[in-house]
Amino acid sequence: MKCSLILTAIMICLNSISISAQLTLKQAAENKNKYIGTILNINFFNGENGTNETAYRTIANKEFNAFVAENNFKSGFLLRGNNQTTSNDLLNLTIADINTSNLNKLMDWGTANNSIVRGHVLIWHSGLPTWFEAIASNWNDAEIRQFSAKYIELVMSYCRDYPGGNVDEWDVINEIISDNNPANYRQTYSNNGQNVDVWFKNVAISAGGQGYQSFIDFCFTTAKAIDPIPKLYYNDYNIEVYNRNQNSKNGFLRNMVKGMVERGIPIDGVGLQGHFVSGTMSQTQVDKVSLTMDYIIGLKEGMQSLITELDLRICGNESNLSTQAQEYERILEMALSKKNSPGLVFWGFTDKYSWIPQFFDGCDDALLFNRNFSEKPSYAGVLNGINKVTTPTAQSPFNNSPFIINNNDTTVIPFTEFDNGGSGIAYFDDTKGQETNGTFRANENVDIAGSIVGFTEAGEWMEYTINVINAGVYDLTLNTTSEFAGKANFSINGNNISGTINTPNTGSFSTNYTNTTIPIPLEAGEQILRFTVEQGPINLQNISFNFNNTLAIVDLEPELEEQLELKLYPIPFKESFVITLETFKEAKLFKIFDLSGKMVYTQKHDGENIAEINPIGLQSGIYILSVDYKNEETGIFKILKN
Ligand code: 9MR
Repeated sequence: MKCSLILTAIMICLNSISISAQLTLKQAAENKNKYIGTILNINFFNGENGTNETAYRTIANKEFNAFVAENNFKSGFLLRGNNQTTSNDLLNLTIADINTSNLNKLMDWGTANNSIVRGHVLIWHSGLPTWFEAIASNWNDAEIRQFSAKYIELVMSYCRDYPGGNVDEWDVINEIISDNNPANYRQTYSNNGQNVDVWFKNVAISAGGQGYQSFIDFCFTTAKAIDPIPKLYYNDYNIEVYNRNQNSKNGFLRNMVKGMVERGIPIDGVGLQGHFVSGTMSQTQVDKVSLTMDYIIGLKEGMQSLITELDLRICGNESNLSTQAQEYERILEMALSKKNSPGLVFWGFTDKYSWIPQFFDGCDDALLFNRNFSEKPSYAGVLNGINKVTTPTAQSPFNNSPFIINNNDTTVIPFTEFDNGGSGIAYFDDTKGQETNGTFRANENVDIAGSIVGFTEAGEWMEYTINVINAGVYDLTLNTTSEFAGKANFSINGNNISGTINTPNTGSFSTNYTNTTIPIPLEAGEQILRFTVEQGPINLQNISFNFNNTLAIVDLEPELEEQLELKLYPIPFKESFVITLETFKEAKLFKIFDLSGKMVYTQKHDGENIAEINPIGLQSGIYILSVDYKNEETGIFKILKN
């Protein structure tokens, strides 16, 4: 608003300024349907430990609507004081071993303040009771899992059943990726300058070194079984800034979480801690954090990406309070404008109680209030950032209506006509800038050059809303060019429907556009088709669909799957897949047909309700599996070999 010199206008102007200045952080966030959170040091809740920090509690209550215990949910606090001295005690935990008053306090506070409660943390290499490692470092794989499952069960089920409140989000695992290059699962950490083995290190010995990932999967699966309601997070630091290098910590995180999603592990989100150094968070850097969040959000429907521990430390003369305020503003605006980023959590609000000076020599002043609980410029920066938050555009077809696919026309989808919705929602392009974009869709972060999408690289994807009128098998033709052989696939709702498609080296990046055709089955109805590059660079012109009259329309009988409690794993498969049938235990015959109806494989199976099917010699592609599960009945399933 412009302030005129006319007195009434000044009053109106001041009035409107004072009204907006009165918004607290949580009010501003609530206006955007987001929460704004902080750690709480629960010793200050009721003036305990002789410290009656009224100002602390007042600000927490006034400004924030999400809370996490800085330390009191860690095993060092929950298991502390129970005199666990033998392995046996720890492997047979009961609720009496858990100091539940720590849990109660935060949940009560959350309820009293009508706020979100984050549970930090279930499984971590640090934050342990002092006596813990001496015992746990001798555990074998089974013992590590036994302790972890019991600990997760006791803590989570206690919170689930607590009458005075609940936990909305759990950090199931914290910081399990090493800082090494190449990054890997964490095996050691530094404690007072000493390199210490992590207590769960022996999980790596099992399963030929694959034990870490299976342990992570196990912890998430265990947590989901205890309480299906809270969101389950993986949380870490130095993963925030996007890095294409697969060996970087960011690259390792992305691959790890992508693998978990593909295996169906119940992970709901990734926590990006966000312990940043003030002076480094330029717009370019914040854009890279944004890209990581887009990558995560794009992994599956509903996947969340959340900044969980934000602080911006000022070290030496590297930055000042006003630079820091601008950086806060940028980060808040970016993070809260994301789809599936439900809020943002600060690692504290007053410099009086911040971990920074203790952990980083010469660094301080990271938060929003000073030691006397007065607002710093960073407070206004955060508020401005929240006020600038925009709602992400919902995904929609580029031309307002879906591409229609039917059994008598050819449907052509130009690659440039990917859906509206933006990065992480309708596409993901982490190598923007390889093409000189024209004016067409110039605001989209996709390399569009004229009528093509150019230089698409591994991991990049675009989505197209289609409406299939006639279910059946279609010939899908890709029109591409590249100076390299490429690989790509199509998926619908996270299911790979094409297997890997090889695209040719045409000897050119600009001419010689060449067709590659494969049959794919499509079910009827409106759906979102995702195209993902597995190996680039590929330049993309269009996708076309033609109904294939020669291939039979297969009844896929999806409801049978449920009836039989049948599970196929993994699909797509590489060499073999496993089929389990909970209900029927009679002799079964498995037959595999190609899409022309030719039988290409049979395998007989007796007795057990689990079978490994090993169809040697099949090319990659779609096949039909028939299962004779009783003498007279047959189930038909679509399977995919990669
Ligand atoms: O701020 C916490 C500090 O008081 C503790 O001594 C330390 C060890 O438990 O943990 C700090 O919090 C960390 C959090 O749990 C995980 N991410 C990094 C945080 C800062 O070190």
